[in-house]
Amino acid sequence: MKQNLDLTLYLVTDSQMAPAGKPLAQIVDEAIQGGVTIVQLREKTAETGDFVRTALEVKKVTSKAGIPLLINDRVDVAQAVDADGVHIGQDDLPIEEARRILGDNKIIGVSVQTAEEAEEAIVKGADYLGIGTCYDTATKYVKVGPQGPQGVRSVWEHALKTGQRINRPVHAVTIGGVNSYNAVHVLICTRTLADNVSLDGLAVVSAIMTAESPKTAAKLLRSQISFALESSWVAKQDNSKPLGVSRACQAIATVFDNVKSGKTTPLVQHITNQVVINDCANACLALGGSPIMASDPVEQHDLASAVSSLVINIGTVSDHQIAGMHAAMREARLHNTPIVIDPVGVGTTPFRKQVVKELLRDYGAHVIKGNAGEIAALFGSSEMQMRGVDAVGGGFKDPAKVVRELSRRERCVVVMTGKVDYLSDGVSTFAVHNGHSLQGHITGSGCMVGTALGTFIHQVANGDLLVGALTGVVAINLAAEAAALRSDVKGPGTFRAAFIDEMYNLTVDTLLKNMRVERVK
Ligand code: 3NM
Ligand code: MG
Repeated sequence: MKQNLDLTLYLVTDSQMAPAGKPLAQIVDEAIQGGVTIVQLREKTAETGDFVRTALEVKKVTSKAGIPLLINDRVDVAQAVDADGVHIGQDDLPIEEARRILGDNKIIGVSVQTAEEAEEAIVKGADYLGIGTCYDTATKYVKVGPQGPQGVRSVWEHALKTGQRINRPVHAVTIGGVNSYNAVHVLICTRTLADNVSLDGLAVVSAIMTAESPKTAAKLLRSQISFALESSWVAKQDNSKPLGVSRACQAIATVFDNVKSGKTTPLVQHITNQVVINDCANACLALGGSPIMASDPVEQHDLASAVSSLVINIGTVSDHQIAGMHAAMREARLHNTPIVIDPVGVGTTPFRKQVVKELLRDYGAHVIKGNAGEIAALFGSSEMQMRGVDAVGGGFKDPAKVVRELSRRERCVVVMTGKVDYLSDGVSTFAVHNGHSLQGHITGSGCMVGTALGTFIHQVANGDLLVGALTGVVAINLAAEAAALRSDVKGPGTFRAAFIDEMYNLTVDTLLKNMRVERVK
């Protein structure tokens, strides 16, 4: 049991959450049928006798399925029922004591919140770590607030380093507010930056314990976990081969053609700002997509299965819209629908910063697109500032590095627009030299880039997200170039109309001939 410890889907029980009259053992049985790989019995208020009786009932079920049963805190109960091990917290019996009592063959898991606690637990011989608290949870009082997937990642990175130092394998799950909506994001975002090493799995209480069908809930979690572990949606591994320019250009042409020729018509959902909503809907249509502008929280669930990609733009964000964004992104994550975030004016006010921070923490994105000021604000750089929604400053000394680092941190493609546009998935970084200065003289040209990203990333979501993003950026910029050259374009007003026309008129031949895509270090 201890040798091939499978932490993929870790159920922690709480019998107080069980529906009245349904025995805990039955819930555990159904959850195992759905794909739970390890069970921890956590009965904080049970008397010893009851705890032992429940443990024996649950053990029948776990033994039959051949999966480990661990007991929370109570080494005595674990001994009494000959469980497979214990899970202990920072305030429980010391690891060495538990090990001395239980021996080397039992599993000992330890809850950790910090890098120091993780290091200590590994050095003292923990078989796995439960890294918490990932998200807010109503299930347990936690002393340290939720640290989000990026906080969990830094603990995990330190744990792995400790394991390497003392030559011991390290295993871990994260816990706290994890469910089938955020499972993919949590697993992708907690992968280490250096080597792309994933957590072993996820631990949940309420996501299974309160489900109408524990089996269905577990099954869905398992499929989300498998998807995440196999997923190439994110910035690719450090050692994976970067994309070359000629292969990128061919791929861009293919993606563009698929949408433009009508082979596929993506339904691009926008929750966007009042200034640009009409331009974005028209741009989406002109590029070959089908726009839907739906921001009410109430309709997100019903829409989600039809939507190809989701564009979130915070340009005129309000409380009601925030609720819609959360609902839509939650559903998008469940359906593995690609999400574009356009953090308009994010550096302008603490409110906008908080909105974007929470969206990225809770759901992440597949693509983040911003101008230099917005990217600087997200990255935490003072090289650029914002005036209103416009970037001001001399520009980044090393723009490619900024987009690459932000991509690696957020685990998504980052697009930074400007005279030259920079795109990175953390491995490959490209500069796109197309576009026209008139784009800077109309409102919404950046937001339309967001639309173009949404229009072209849907079909490559499971392949190369960067190619989809490049396609959107190239298409928009070539349309701008063509519009600016027209003799009927006299200024911003006529340019705006011509811009949409040229998105509509753009052909794959023009694209192949005129795109200026460069690989940058
Ligand atoms: N340990 P739910 S959070 C048991 O942070 C437990 O160590 C935590 O419950 C930690 O999945 C937690 O319902 C409760 O949010 C998790
Ligand atoms: Mg405890």
